[in-house]
Amino acid sequence: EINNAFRINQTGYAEGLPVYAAVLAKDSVTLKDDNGKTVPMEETAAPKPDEASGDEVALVNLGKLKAGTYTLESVEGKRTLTVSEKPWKAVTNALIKGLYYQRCGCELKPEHAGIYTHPACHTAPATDWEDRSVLRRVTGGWHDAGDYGKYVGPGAVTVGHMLYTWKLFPEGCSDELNIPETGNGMPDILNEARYELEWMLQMQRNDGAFHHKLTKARFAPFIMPQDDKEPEYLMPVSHCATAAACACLALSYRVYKAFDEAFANRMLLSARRAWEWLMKHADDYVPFRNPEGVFTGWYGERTDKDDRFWAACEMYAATGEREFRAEAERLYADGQQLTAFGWADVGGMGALCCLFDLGEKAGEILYDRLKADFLRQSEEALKLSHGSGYGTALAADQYVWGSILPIMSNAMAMIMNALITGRQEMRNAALKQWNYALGMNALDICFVTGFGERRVMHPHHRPSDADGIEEPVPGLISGGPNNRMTFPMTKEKMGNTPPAKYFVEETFSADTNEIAIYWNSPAIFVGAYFCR
Ligand code: 9MR
Ligand code: ZN
Repeated sequence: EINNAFRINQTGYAEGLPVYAAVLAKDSVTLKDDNGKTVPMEETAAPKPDEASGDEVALVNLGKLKAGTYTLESVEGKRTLTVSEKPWKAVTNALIKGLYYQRCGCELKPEHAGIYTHPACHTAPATDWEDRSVLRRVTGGWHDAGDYGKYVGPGAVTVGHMLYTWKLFPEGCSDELNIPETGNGMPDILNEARYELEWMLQMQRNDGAFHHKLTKARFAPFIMPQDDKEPEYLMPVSHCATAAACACLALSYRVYKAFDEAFANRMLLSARRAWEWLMKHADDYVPFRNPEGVFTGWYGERTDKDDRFWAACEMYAATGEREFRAEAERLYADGQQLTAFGWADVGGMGALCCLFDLGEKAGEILYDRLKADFLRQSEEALKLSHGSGYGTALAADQYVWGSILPIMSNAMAMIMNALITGRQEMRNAALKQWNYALGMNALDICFVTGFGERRVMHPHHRPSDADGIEEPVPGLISGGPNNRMTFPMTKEKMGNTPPAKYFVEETFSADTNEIAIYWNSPAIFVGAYFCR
């Protein structure tokens, strides 16, 4: 029963972890078990104003509860929640499989895709934008988001999140996902990431640089991918794409070496060629711009220093060669945001490499100093969570396009902090972000398609709209509220709605309700951590 009194994680809660619920009810609240017996709550609190949502809300810890069904009750309404041993396996697995549904260039067969089957798409050779006489067959990869573009930088960070998830929490992502490679001896999260890597390798130009993206000149209409037949172009190369691919491929080399040495070596070779190009182009940074006449995703960045930093760390971890370490130290001294894990800022990916893979052998600067810096920076995420009525680690003025990304990034940073320091407070604050994604938010919505009693039904996602099936493709996470850069139509509908509620659950709203591969992947990291 939907009501105005409570906001909960709609996919349930775990035994052994605190159960948080957001209480909007002003009257007294009781918690009852499935026999109607009152269960003492660990905390109660009176609602207080929350800036981002304009709600009066209290975030309460119901305590650690035994498996079962419970009801929160007040005169203003009731809400049922469930507690079980492994509540989040299904949603975490679905988030990984969500990437399978984004596969381009192959048929999604009914035995893997169920009703979301479709023939192979985007199989025609691509044209080089800058030299139209060059045609190249570049296939595979994931559709980026609700559109059918494929972009190197966003793909690299997505794979990066998945590989660190597997390195740090292998037990949290060990299930078979029923994808075409299932059962081949490689964990499915790595099978899925490889689909993108095989594509990424084809995006390298002869001189080592990477094309920024493979897209059409304009976004397709809302049709199925196999019906999207306009020519695709290899767009110009960029510094950021080259550095991000270099980092991702060097990391992948280390991960896949144990499973397939030839594949791993191909990736290291490609990463080395990318690095050489980067060294030749150390002083001529220009942000990528869409060529005249191109209107697909931009992904332009102010700087490539964070991408180079991540690349240097990964190249050092892959080879042990001092040159890379020196470059990583130099770029680190330039200042890095170590809690950023998005397509634009990847300093946090370098931190993952230094803190959890290189460890002490990274040396005084890249380990001891970086660790102290990281711990300090991640404290900010905790402060944001404490300052929010819903426990959400985002300031009221930070609800950007894809606000789920900074929220999940802050969760990742707090998880890393908890792994280093063992602080439960950090783990618990990260848990509140996971709860946010799954319904404990001002919108009372579970942002992952296919999950929750109040779920996203109309994501800005072409196949979900065009396939004639009511339920959207499952396991895709919506970008969530955004009042910083919005469509006129969204503005018209939202008026002066507070930031955390600036969300239109309609297909047109790419600015609030699109899905993207690099929004799924940090959620995979967080989900796998809580699934161990
Ligand atoms: O995720 C991107 C977000 O940070 C930007 O503010 C937004 C507008 O430039 O673009 C987002 O990325 C989109 C990309 O450009 C094209 N594919 C869909 C992406 C998700 O909306
Ligand atoms: Zn495609």
